[in-house]
Amino acid sequence: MSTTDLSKYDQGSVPDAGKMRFGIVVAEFNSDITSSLLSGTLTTLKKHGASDKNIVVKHVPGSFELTLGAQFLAEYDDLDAVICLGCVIQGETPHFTYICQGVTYGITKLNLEYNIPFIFGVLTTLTHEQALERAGGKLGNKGDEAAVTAIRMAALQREME
Ligand code: DLZ
Repeated sequence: MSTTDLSKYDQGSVPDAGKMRFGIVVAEFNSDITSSLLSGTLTTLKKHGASDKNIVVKHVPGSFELTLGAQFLAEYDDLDAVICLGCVIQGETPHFTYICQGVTYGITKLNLEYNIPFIFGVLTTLTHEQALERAGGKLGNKGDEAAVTAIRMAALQREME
């Protein structure tokens, strides 16, 4: 089975983010993973021109809270995109399924209700090892992917306005 490196993308195809303002909401649960996702996201946003003053970072307890945290950011700040970062790892109970469903549904709903993009930067893995591989390990960093997606979607919106 081939797996894409989440950090491999055509850098030339990413618009300039110099005039864009981003919100990032990060889950503290599995913080060893989510802090790496955050670091990848920040590095990639800045690589494409975003400045520190235009990036707002807020933390929430777990991935289930990402939806409301993202909504707070969208309500209280003037943002071009909100990036949601979390990591849900399967345990021995169905809790994993409910959290994944909740956050997926929540973020999808925000995308449809607000006029800005909300980016799904949530790892949903079977093991901690799989999460590490996707948070700066051998399969790249989903934070990079989330940042590039946020820039591209914000640029698309500007182009359409
Ligand atoms: C409770 C819980 C569990 C079991 N697992 C995770 C997880 O793998 N990743 C994650 O981000 N959060 C987890 N949580 C916490 C929930 O997201 C949420 O914070 C609590 O259920 C309180 O609403």
